This record gives sequence, C-alpha cells and structure tokens, in this order.
Amino acid sequence: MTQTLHFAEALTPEGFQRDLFVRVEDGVIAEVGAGRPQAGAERIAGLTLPGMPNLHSHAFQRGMAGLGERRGAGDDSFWTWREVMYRFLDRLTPEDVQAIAAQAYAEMLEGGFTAVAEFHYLHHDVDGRPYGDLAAMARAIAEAAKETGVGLTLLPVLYRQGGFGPQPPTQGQRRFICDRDRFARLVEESARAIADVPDATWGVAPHSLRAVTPEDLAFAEDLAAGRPIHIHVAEQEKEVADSLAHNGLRPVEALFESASVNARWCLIHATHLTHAERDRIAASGAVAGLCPVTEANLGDGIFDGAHFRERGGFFGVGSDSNVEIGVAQELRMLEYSQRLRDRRRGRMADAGASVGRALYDNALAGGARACGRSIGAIAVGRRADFVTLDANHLALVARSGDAVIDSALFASSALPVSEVRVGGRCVVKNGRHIAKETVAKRFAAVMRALLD
Ligand code: NGQ
Ligand code: ZN
Repeated sequence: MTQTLHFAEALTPEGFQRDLFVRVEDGVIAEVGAGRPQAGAERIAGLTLPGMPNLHSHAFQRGMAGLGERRGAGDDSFWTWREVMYRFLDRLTPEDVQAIAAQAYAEMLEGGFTAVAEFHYLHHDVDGRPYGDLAAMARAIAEAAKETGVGLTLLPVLYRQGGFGPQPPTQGQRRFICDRDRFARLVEESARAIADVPDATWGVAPHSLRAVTPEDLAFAEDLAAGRPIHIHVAEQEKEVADSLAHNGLRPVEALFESASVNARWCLIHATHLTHAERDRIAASGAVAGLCPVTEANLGDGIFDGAHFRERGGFFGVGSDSNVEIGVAQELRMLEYSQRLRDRRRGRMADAGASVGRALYDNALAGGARACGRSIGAIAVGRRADFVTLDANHLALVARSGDAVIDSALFASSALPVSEVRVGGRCVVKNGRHIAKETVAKRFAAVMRALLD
C-alpha cells in the first residue's frame, strides 16, 4: 500500500523541515522530500517527530502501578517491592496479561512511544509448569501489540536461578524458570508467535547476572545470533555487593568477562558503575537502557548520564515497571536526576545546545539500536513511525524548532501528542488511542477480578 503524507513541519536527520512530503510503502518510508503539494497527500499539521522507542517494558506490571506504595513494616526497598510484584503476578493468566499489556501499549502510544522492547519473563502456568502451548504468554504479548499497533521487539527472558550461588528459585520465581533446552524451544515458538505482528522482531534477554551463570550467558549469546540481547545489570547496591562476594567481580566487570559486549547489547539500568565501567560501556557501543521513572520509584540510584553522554555512550529510555508511562516523563526525569545530583543545569546537552533536542535525538538513536529494528528517524528505509505534537497546546504556543521539543518535554506534564502513526497506520487521533475504550474496559474488568 502507498501513502503520501504532507507534514507541515517535521524533524529529519537534516533538521526541521517545512512542507515535507513522505511516501510510505507498506509501512516503510520510501521517499522523503520537500516539494509541491501532491494530489491525494494527507496533510498533517503541527510538528512531527520520529516516534520514540521504549527499550524496556514489563507490560504486566502496569496492573500493579501504585500498589507498591504502602510502606512495609521494616525497611522499604527494591527488594520488598519485588515481593509485592511477585504476589501480583502469581495468579495472572495469559488473558489477564494480554488485557494489561494492551492497556500499557495504548498508553505508550498516547505518550509518544511507537515501539517497545518487551522484556518478557512470565512464561509458565501458575503452578510453574509450562503451558501446553509453551509460548502462550508470548502470544498474549504479541496479540496486545497487534491490537494496539505498537512496534514489537519481543525478548524472551532466560531465568535459571534465584540468585548468585546459585540459589534455587523461590516460590515467587517459579513461573520464570527454564532450562536451556526448554528456553531454546520457547525462543523458537515465541518467534513464531510474533510472525503476524507487523515488522515485529525478537532477541533474547538473560534476566540478570543474578539469574544466570556465565555459561548461560554464552548460551544466550549464541541463541541471539546477531539479534538484540538485553540484561538487567548493577541496578541495586546489594546486587553489586553480592556479585563481589560471589566471584570477586562487580556485575559489569563480570559481564564483560564472560560476554562480547557490543552494539547488539542493551544494559538495563547500569546504575552503579565505577568510572572505568562507565567508560567501558560507552566504548563498547552497547546501549545503556535507562528507566528513570522506575529507577526513581524503586529507589535504585542515579545513572551517570552526563559523563556517559560526553564519552559518546549510546542510551535510550524505557518505562520498565510502567508505574507511569510517557516519553516526556522519562526524558525529563533523566535530566532532572542529573541536575539534582550535580546542582547544575543542562546536563545532557553540549554547551549552547537545546537540552530537549539532545535528549530526544540520543534516545531515538539508542532506542532504535536496542530494539534491533529500522526505526528512530524520518528517513528512507525506516519504519513510518511518527509522533505529531499538538501545535495549539498552550505549552507550545509561539515556540519553533528546538524550543518546541524543550517545552514539550519540560513544560507539559506529558508529551502534547495529537497524532501517532506506526508503520504509516494512524493509531492515536486527537491524543486518544483509536481502541482506547475497548482496551480500557477490558483492562478494568480484569483488574476488578484480580483485586477483588
Ligand atoms: C523485573 N524489575 O524483572 O521486573 C525487575 C525486578 C529483579 C526491575 N529491575 C526483579 N526494575 O530484578 O529481580
Ligand atoms: Zn526490568
């Protein structure tokens, strides 16, 4: 199918362009150029940006947003939150997961994310035994992506053990566990499950250095065979201490020791790093997968974004626990965390440059790399993923160029989105997802049944 779109203004790799014509063939940008209006071209007002990839999501956690905000009897931490999370996922069926994921993905699209890398570890039935259809849960994710239109990178997670040691899995982790053979089959069947999701792809995700051995890592790298490979790393200080106690290495050191970390890798969180580790990740071409809203919510700590960026490190953002979902929230929290630590402003941009633009451009490049799909720019050969901002939004009045992005990220609680297209298909109109009602109603029914 051919579409011609006429953007009033759009951000291309060459900068902002007015009256930009884009020809889309089967969801992919086939031609970009300024020119005279063409008959049949659909005109799109406002400023259009390339859609943002969301490089890290656990979609089911949208259903427990806010439920981890009750302080426990003792010290409240990431680890006590994790217990609440395990209790929440205990009873979820594939139908529940599909309903919750669809809601999360619709909100992502409304918030400016056009692609998601789903870090998927809830594999098995409530008793810990595999479903008859091994990829039943992966299929639920695929269906949610298909229904909402978000671009999907599915990352089946390899989870072998409860913690360094190895410790046996706890009761709360029984639904995640696979041996290598079963995992290989799961990956194969997950790949089949996404076959009819437009332009979807897959990779693999060893959950963390806590949950796999160095041998498992090598196995996961082989299975990924050139595709994206994601891992949680150095999110919590206790994790760093446990790693040191286990093998004398910090988590990032251990990772570089046992894997060939390169541009295919996405290191989620990477919060607690030495300067040498930070510089090593930057030099490797791996993407730092930052989830600033979740990292704040869980009390993780602050990634050294300012220095990582100065060293040419790739980074992108993810909504992770989905406690709140939106491009503006993540990028703003990333910049603000640096400001609060450094007591300075403009941490994530070069001297004299727009902070919003620098954040947006960097997160596009890092996010696209982490998702392993041809996305992240309005350019020939890329997917036609567009986010159009509402030019009439009060936060954007009388702004132009970079100032629009600055105000959209810093002066509006959420990105002021009017329209979103994924692979050329319009999925958000007037700021609302086209299936919002259906998706929200099903989500509410599932939540009532679960929490009653
Ligand atoms: C997860 N989430 O897998 O959902 C993790 C928590 C863990 C974050 N790290 C569980 N934000 O890391 O063991
Ligand atoms: Zn995570």
